[in-house]
Amino acid sequence: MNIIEKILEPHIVERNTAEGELGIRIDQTLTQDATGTMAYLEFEAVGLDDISTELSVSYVDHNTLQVGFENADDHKYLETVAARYGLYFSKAGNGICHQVHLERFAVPGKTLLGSDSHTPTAGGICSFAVGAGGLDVACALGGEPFYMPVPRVIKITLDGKRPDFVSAKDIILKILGILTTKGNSGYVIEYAGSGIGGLSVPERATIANMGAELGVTTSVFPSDKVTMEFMRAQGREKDFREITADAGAVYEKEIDIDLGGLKPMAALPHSPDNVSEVEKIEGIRVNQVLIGSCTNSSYKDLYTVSRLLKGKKAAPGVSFAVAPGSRQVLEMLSRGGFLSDIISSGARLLESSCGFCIGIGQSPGTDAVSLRTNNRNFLGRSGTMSAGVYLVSPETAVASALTGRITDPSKYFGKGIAFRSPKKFIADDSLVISPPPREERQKVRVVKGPNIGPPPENSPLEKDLKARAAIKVGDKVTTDHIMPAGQYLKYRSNIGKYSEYVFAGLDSGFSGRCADNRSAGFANIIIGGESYGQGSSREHAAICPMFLGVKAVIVKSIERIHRANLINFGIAPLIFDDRADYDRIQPGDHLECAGFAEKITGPGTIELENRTRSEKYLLRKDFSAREAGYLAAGGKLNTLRKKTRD
Ligand code: MIC
Ligand code: SF4
Repeated sequence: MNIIEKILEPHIVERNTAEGELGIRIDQTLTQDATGTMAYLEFEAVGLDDISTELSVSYVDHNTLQVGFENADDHKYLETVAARYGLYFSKAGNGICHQVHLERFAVPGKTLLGSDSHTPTAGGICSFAVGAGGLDVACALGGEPFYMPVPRVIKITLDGKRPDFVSAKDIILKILGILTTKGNSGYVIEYAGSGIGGLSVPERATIANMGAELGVTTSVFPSDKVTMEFMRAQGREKDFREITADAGAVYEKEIDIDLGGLKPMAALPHSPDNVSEVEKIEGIRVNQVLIGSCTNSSYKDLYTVSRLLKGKKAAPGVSFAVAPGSRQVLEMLSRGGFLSDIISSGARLLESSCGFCIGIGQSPGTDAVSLRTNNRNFLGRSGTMSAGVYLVSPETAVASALTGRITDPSKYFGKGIAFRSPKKFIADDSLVISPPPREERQKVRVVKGPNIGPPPENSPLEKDLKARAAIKVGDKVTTDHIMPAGQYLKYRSNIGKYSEYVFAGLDSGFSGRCADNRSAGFANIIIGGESYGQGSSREHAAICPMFLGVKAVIVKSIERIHRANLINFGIAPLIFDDRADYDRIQPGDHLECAGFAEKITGPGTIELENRTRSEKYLLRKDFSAREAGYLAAGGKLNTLRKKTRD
C-alpha cells in the first residue's frame, strides 16, 4: 500500500465507485477567523448540540488588526461558540493556524479537515489534511463524512542532496513549474526518495502547503525518524506513528526530481506557477520584502533569516518586515538571542498572523515590486492592483532585502547556514483556551455582535431557468478575484454587506447588475474559463453570489474546493461540452433552460438556450447524484436542516 491508502483505509465510511467518490471520517478540524464565523453559524443553523471529532481547534490568525468593532466581535463569537460546543480556541497572537497546528496538534495518520485551503500543511507530519469550505467543516464537526474524489496518487521522488541555498520553497516552486496550477484537481501527492531525509518537518510542511497552489487535494510526507524527532522536541512523541509506503506500492503518476540540480527559484507576477530561476531575474529593483505566512515562517526559516542578517542592514529603499508564524517561533527566536539580529537589520517586526499575505496591511505602493515568502501572488491580492508580487524563499528574500534588488542568495552569501532542529521547542499552550467540561457547556452564552448575521437562506431550485450572463471572466480566475478579502475581510460575518464586493476588483458593477437582473425577473449566471475558482477555500465566493441570485456557473473547468462550495450553496457547476461555446456566449445574454430542476437531478447533459443569439449549448454536469440533491434543495444547509428536524 502507499501512504495515502494506509491512512485512508480505516477512515473510509462510504465508497461510491460509480461516481468516483469517497466519504471519509474526519478526526480533527481546524478553522480560522475569516472562515470560522460562518462555519460555526452554519453548525448552529443545522441545530446539532455537540461535536463528534477527536479534536477541533478554532484559530484567530487572519484578521487581528481590529479596525472597528467587527473583528473583535468576531473573535468573541469564536471564543464563546468554541466553549459552547467543546472546541479549543487559539487566541490572536498564538500564531497562524497551519504553523500552530503542525507544532502542537497534527498527528501522523489522522484525517484533518480545515476551512482553509492550506490545511494540507499538516501533510508535512503525515496527516491526511484537506482544505474545504466552512459548511463541510461544520458537517465534519457534526460527524458527517467528508466526500472527495477517490484520490489519484502522484508519487514525487526527491533524490540527491540540495545545494546550499536551495530551500523547501525552491523545491515546491520547481514542482509548480512542472505541474502548474491547472489540471491537478482530484490528485494527491505522496513524497518519497532519499532527499526527504534531509528535510525537517517544517520544510516538508512548506512543500505540502503549496500543494494547494497545484490544486491537489493534499500532499503527504512519510512519518519517519525526522517526524519522530520533531514530535519529541514538541513533547508529543506519544502521538508518533511510523507510516511509510510499502515496497511495490502503486501510483498513477511518478515524477523524479534531482535536488542536486535545483537552483533558487521565484514565482513571477501574477501566478505561483509563473516560475523562473532567481539568477535569470536578478537585478530587478525591489520596494518591499516580506518574510512570513504559513509557507515560510517556521523556526528553521526565521533562524536562517536571522543568521543571514547578522551584522547587516536592509537597503535604504526597501520596506522590510518579518512575521514569525507562531508565538513558539517568536519566543524561540527571542530566547535564543536571534531576534535582535532581525531587528538590527532594520526589519519591522509584525504580529504572528496572516496579515500581509491576505492584504491586511503592508499593501505595496503603486507599481511597486514586492518580494514575499508566501504562497499566492494573484493580481490585487496584496491590496494594490498595480503591484507585482514575486514569491521566493526566505534566503532569496534576505539577499534581496540587503541589496535592494532581486538577488540570488547562493551567489551573494556563498556559504549556507547549518541548521540543527532543536532538541526541545518552547511548548507553551497558554494562548489556547480549552473547552469547559461537557456538563458545563450548555451554560455558555454565545456572544454575537451586531455585524454577525445568520447564513442566508436559499430557496429550492425553480422548475425552469431564466437568467442573464451577469459576467464573463477568463482563465484562472481565483476566489480572490471572485470574493476579495483584504479591506473587506471584516464583513465575513455579514453576507449582505460583503456581497456588495463580489468581483469588486474585476467589475465593480457586478452586484448592482445582479440586483437589476433579479428585479427584471432573471436569475444570474457566471461564465468562466479554465480552472475557475483557484485558490482559497472561502465559501463566501459561493455564498455571496448565491445571495445575489446566481444559479449556475458555466466554465471550461473548475477547481475542487470552489466546486464543492458552489454546490453547498445551491449554485450548479456546469462545464461547456464544446469549449468554443465559451467564445459565443457574451455578457448580458438571455439564457434559458426549460425543466432545469429536473435536468439537474436527472441523467444526461443540459441544453441551454441563448435567446439573445438564437444558439444552443450543451453543458456537462460536474456533480454526483448526492450533490444534485443538494442543488435541488437549494444547498446542503437546507438538506441538513431538514435531516436534523426529521
Ligand atoms: C487565503 O490564503 O486565501 C486564505 C485567506 O487563507 C483563504 C481562506 C479565507 O479566504 O479566509 C484560504 O486559503 O482558504
Ligand atoms: Fe494565512 Fe496566507 Fe496562509 Fe492563507 S496563505 S492561511 S492568508 S498565511
